[in-house]
Amino acid sequence: MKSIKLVLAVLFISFSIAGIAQEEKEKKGKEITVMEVKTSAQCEMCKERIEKNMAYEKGIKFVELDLETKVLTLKYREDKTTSEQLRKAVSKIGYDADDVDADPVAYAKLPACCQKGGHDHE
Ligand SMILES: [Cu+2]
Repeated sequence: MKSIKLVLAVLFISFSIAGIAQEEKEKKGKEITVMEVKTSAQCEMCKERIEKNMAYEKGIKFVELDLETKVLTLKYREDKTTSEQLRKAVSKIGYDADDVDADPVAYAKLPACCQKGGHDHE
């Protein structure tokens, strides 16, 4: 009887250790990376448009655009997407993303106030 208890205890402990190891492996694969992208956002509408669209991008965990600095902060899963893909996604919405220029077709569809220089009077 004692030996059965011992076997069970050993089994339980080894399962726990395996579980912890598995958890750590998963955590490693899901590492979150933070990146900042300089965009050409002009106003509150731009902020909403970019945040909404980027939130649907694959691998994205967090999106926030600071209108003062036009810097978009993204948190994403490295195993799901890349910084290049995310800059391209911003460009497809119609905005510059660092050195990636806005997609001309998407840019042309933006309301006039959201196009570059739309707020020059400020
Ligand atoms: Cu705008």
